Amino acid sequence: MTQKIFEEAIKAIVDGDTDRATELARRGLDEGIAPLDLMNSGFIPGINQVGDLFGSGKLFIPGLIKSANAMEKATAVINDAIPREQETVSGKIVIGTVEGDMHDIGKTIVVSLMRANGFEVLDLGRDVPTDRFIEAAEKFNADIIGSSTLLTTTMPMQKELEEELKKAGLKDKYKTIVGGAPVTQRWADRIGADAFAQDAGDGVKKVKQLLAEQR
Ligand code: B1M
Repeated sequence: MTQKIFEEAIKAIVDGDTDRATELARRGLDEGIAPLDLMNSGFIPGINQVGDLFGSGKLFIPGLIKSANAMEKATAVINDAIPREQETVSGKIVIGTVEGDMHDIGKTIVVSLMRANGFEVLDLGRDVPTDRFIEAAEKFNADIIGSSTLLTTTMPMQKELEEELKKAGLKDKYKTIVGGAPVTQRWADRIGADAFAQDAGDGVKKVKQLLAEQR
């Protein structure tokens, strides 16, 4: 039954069928599938297939947008169902998708999982200019600044953030974490980010490590 829901979720996303994707997200949760399992084995493989179809010229912008809409709605249902820690843990994170990049589905999952783990998170949304990350971190009194990017053309904005923090003398004040499909540990090392996370679960793990180092 679980496997069938995963397969149907993949199909709903590839078909760009928002009603079906939302219904499957609700059904999967009702049947007791853990939110992150539903995401990682159903919906994410679905949107990855869409990406492959788009990348190989078998799907065009309207199809990409339809599938993205279905993914956004299903993600919202699943994010709301992530169980929350009762206690707030100390740790404040400012997070956003870098300037020029409109992709925010993955970043939103990361935000939900961090909140569910008790962190205070300020979500700046997408297309966030570098100076806005820094201003927001100062105002929010953040410990960590997290940035996400899905486009190779906007990856340099993560580098710019590191450079601007250095210029402002704030590099030691904030730990930084980077993520997004094209981002790697190698990239993080190259630009001087403090951590890289592969997915939302890894993001929570790395944030805990960074906070432990900071104290
Ligand atoms: Co776009 N797109 N897209 N797109 N899109 C990609 C990224 C692409 C790889 C597709 C392809 O060609 N195969 C390609 C980029 C190629 C490249 O840069 N080399 C691409 C392109 C080209 C474009 C446009 C330029 C298309 C066009 O207009 N011609 C355009 C750009 C717009 C812009 O940003 N300026 C565009 C637009 C869009 C939509 C708006 C239609 C839509 C986004 C909707 C939205 O986000 N609200 C969209 C989508 C959906 C995709 C794909 C298909 C799926 C992205 C996604 O949501 N993945 C994508 C192909 C792909 O990645 N396979 C593609 C699911 C998500 C859960 O994973 O975001 O990787 P991900 O997040 C993961 C981890 O990376 C990690 O945890 C998350 C959860 O596991 N993570 C973090 C992410 N951020 C993190 C931060 C952290 C820690 C971990 O700490 C801070």
